[in-house]
Amino acid sequence: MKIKIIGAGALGMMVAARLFLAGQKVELVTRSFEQAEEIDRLGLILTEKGPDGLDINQLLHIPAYTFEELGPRTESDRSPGIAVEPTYLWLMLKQTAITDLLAQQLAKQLTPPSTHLVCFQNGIGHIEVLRRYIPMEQIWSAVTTEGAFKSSPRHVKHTGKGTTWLGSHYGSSISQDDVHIGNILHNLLIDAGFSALMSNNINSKVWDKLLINAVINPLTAILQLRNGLLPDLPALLPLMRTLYEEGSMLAEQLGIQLSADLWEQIGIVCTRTADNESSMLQDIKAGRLTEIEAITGGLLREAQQIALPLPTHAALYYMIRSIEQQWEII
Ligand code: KPL
Repeated sequence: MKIKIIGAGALGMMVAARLFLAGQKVELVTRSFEQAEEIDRLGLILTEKGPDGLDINQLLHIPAYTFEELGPRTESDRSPGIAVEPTYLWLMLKQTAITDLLAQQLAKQLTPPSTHLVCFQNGIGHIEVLRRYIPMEQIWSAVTTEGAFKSSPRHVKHTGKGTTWLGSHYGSSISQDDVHIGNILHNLLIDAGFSALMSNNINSKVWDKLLINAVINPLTAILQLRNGLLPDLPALLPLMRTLYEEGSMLAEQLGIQLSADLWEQIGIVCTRTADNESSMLQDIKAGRLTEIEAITGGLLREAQQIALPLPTHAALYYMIRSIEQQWEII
């Protein structure tokens, strides 16, 4: 079995490193040639806290190459005696990279039935793009609250332990094959040291995470705060609560069941990833487009369909878009 991690951002590098340490055949597929070359030549460094609280660095020689070099499935995917080695593509690119073109390229890699795509994206909207080219039976979603920080193209720090939920997009009619694939993916995560759970209603988990991100990410990005500071600022709590309530009202009206303790979970994610800069803050600092369209923008689009106003989310959406638009002018 081979795991190709598509996207060498913080999460992709951290997950690739943990799978590699667990003895899996893992490959990192990067967007830039420079990053692939650096990782291939010098190795990837994973920093994690040891039991004594001190940082431990591990140097790992994980094969890395670019998306262009991924090409169609080749002889290297074949093992002796096995027709085609089962391959799992773990899609760890940002929402902003998920285009029709990318989906078409991925579809070429996903020769059925032994390949599956596992999507780790924040927000909503990407599955609709991917399903135009890839059969739903091959698409899985993973929702994770793990925290990671990429300090250089080959150095990643595991900044917060979380939970990863896995589910197929088959909804209620889960086949034997789905159970089999689900078990494989679940075991891969557990063996790599992650806390992982299966869900037969992954859409609810996607929405839980959507609201977690819609509360944490824009605020941390606008105020330039680490996640851990949010619940400590009394003036912010009512604003966070309003964002949560607007989002919950939308989910309720759409018939999406959120976790009963989602408000508490938001606080827990802030504490667990206290030292972490949210992905949106990291993007803003680096002058990159954020995932606001897939997170807050996703909520606003859904709300628009049912004419439900989300004024607080709308305000944060326009602030983040304004920051992004400044770069276009400067
Ligand atoms: O998913 C995250 C992100 O930064 O995008 C959280 C959970 C907020 C961790 O930082």
